[in-house]
Formats: sequence, C-alpha cells, structure tokens
Amino acid sequence: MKKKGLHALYAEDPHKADEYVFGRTSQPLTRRGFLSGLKSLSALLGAEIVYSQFMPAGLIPAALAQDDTPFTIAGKDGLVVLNDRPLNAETPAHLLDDEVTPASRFFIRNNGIVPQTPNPDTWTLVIEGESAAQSKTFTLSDLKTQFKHYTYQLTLECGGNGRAEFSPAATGNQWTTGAVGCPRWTGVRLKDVLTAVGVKQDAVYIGYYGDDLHLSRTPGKASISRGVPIAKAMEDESLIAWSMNDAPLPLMNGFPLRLVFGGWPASTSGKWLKKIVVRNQVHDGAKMLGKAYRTPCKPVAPGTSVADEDMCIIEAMPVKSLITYPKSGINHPLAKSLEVRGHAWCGHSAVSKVLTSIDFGQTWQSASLTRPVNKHAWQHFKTELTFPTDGYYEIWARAVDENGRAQPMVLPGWNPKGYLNNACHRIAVKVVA
Ligand SMILES: Nc1nc2c(c(=O)[nH]1)N[C@H]1C(S)=C(S)[C@@H](COP(=O)(O)O)O[C@H]1N2
Ligand SMILES: [Mo]
Repeated sequence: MKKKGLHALYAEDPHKADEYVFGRTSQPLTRRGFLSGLKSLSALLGAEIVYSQFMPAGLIPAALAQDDTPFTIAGKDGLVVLNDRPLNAETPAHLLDDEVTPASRFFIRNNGIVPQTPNPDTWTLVIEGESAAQSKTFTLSDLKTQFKHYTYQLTLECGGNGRAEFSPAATGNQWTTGAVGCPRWTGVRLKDVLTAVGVKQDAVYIGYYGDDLHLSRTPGKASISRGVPIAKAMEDESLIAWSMNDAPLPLMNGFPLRLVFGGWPASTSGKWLKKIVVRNQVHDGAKMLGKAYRTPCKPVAPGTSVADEDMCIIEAMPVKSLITYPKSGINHPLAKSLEVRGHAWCGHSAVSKVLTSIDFGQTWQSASLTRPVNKHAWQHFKTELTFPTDGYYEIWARAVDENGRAQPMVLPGWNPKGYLNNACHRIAVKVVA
C-alpha cells in the first residue's frame, strides 16, 4: 500500500484489509479480525482508541497516517514539497492557523517553468480576443494609476487538494490538505479593466496566458491557459493583483501580476499574467479541455474510464474545513479542555456552521464561526472539547454551507483526475491522565 496523507481515511482497499502498512512506521500490521487489529493499533498508538466501537474497519488512525517530512524553500516556511520539477509544495495544516495566510505559508502549484527574473518596470498586460472591443496594452503602472485599488481576502484552493486519498489513485501531485490559503490580495478589479477595453455582447468567457514556459520549453507553448465564465470575471472580488498581504507577490505565486478568483479552482487564477483574452466561446487553452480540471458530468463508479465529452468543467469549489490547531498527534491532559480551531470555506456561498466530533462522527458539537470578512474569504471556527477518559481520539470537523450541504465524512465522488475531495479533515489527539 502506498503511503497516505494525514487526510487519508481509509486503507487503499478496505475489502482486502488483511495487511496494512501504516504511514511512517512502515510496520506491517496483520489484522486477524477486528479485535486483535484494534489491540495492535492501540499498541502502535500507545493509547487505547476510546470510541473504537464506532471506528470503521479499515480506517487508518490519523496519528499513523501523517507525514511531516521537513523541507525548505526560499521565502516559504515549512512547506512540504510534492514535486520539484515543476515545483509544487503544500502547507501542513497546523501552519495554516493564521486568519490571514502569510505569504511564507501560501502553497505553490506550478505547471511549467517559473519565469526567472520578471521585470515589473517593463511588464505589460494585453487584453484582446474576439469578444474584446479592441486590443489594449497596460503597463503595471497604467493599471495602478488608471484604476481604483481594491483589497480582498480571497481563498484559493487547488482543484486537486485532497487528491492523495482517492482510490484507485489519480495521477498528479498527491496533495493532502495543504493546497489552500487565504491571504489578502490587492489589485484592480478585472471588470474595471475589461470595461475600459470594451466587452462585446457575445462574450462568454475569459482566458489567461502567463509568462511561464511549458516544461518542454517549446517557445510560445503555454503550460496552462485557463479561464472563467464572463459572470465570474465581472464579480467585484475578481482581481488582477500585484500584492499579497501588502507586499509584492512572491515570485512563486505569480510576481509581478496575477489573477485571483476566490472560491474557484485556483487553476483559474493565472500567475505571471501577460494576456487576457475575451472569448465568444468557452476558452480552449491548455488544461481547459480533455479531463483537466473537469469531473464526470454524472457520478461514476471508482475506476470507470470516462469519455472526454462526459467530463464537465469544475466551477465553484465545494464546502470544506481544516483544523489548524492543535497540530495532529499532540498529547493533551485529561483534566483540561482543549481549544480546537480552524477555517471553513465554500466557493459558491458562505459556510453556515462547523461541527466537530470526537467519536468518529457519532455525535457532533457546534463550533463558533465568524462571518467572512468579504465574499470568498474563509471563515474561522473555534470550539472547546473535553474528553471522557484518557486514550486515543480523533477530532473531525465538518462544515455545512448556507444551502445545507455538508462535507462528506468519507471520500466524495471518485473522478479520474482526483479533484474536489472535501471529506472531513481529522486530526489525532492522545488524551493522557
Ligand atoms: N501561469 C500560471 N498560472 C497558474 C499556474 C501555472 O502553473 N502557471 N498554476 C495554476 C494552478 S493549477 C493553481 S492551483 C494556482 C496555484 O497558485 P499558487 O502557486 O500561487 O499557490 O495557480 C494557477 N495559475
Ligand atoms: Mo491547481
């Protein structure tokens, strides 16, 4: 069995669950019936699993599924590298505890080769396309001087965040939970710039082009060129941004200019932005077609091969939450209550409540939840938990959106590329007497 992330709920194949290899320990554990398995699990955990009667068979305890391999990237703090060509790195959950994600803890997802030394003084952005009234070029200073500036806190989450858990496995970066963040972005409204250029009646989509090279280094070949429908482009919160948390964008996150579409797959938020095309059809750039950033239009059984024409473009991201305090795996004294906190977000509306459970989802308790500071900003939850006895527990968090849609407790609909895993986040806590 391949190693799974902290977010992983189940062994690869729960029906062939006789032998497991648990996380970092790489210790094979033979299960001869659930009870002896439980004993071995408790031995590995060093504590008894208190609500074991509710624990689904085949569940890998979060304490054993986590992986906190250290690694450093310049300007980033504690990110875990998933791929170095191109560089992709995610943030461990406990490092995402800030209400506003610091630039140093914002994930990196590159499809191509990062531009080496972009020069902000000579940088230009072209707006054109069959549904633009004209073609117009802006320098960075044109954008800064001709349009009003706006700052919003906007959640960006990679469509593949949580991919590591899908079974059968999906190829691509094996994101666990850390391809998400919510910094403050400053720039101009995309709609103000588009309006200044002129948008024709027949416009349906915008597409972006960035300055990164395709991995093949073929001149002019985009590594990725995605976009959004015109209605999303025209939202107040859709930005052409030059700043993250009042500082220039980090190079890895698109310096000097990028799009930011909060709540939508972050693949729509083009980095190193050079060109926007206004289209009279759905944009057909790199990674808009085929299976990229698409899920089956109708649910399919795991492992099904789906024809390209039956795949639909992902739009808003589903409701989700992340426990950012405490760090998974801590010891906690029985006599004390434990503060648990984190964030919750949803791409199409706000989150209305967050529930937590310490008994594998048998009972849930409501957390306090803030309102978003603006549309598409994540919200913060907090709760105090007490434990009935010492032993091993898991804390699960479950967000519910304003339409009453909740995060699933197990993996949601399998899809060929492993997108949109919004299963409940869980952490391990050992309560000690
Ligand atoms: N030009 C360009 N824009 C891009 C990408 C890229 O590789 N090149 N990756 C996209 C994807 S898939 C994601 S998830 C986000 C990641 O943004 P970040 O690296 O700032 O976290 O950028 C998007 N914009
Ligand atoms: Mo992504």
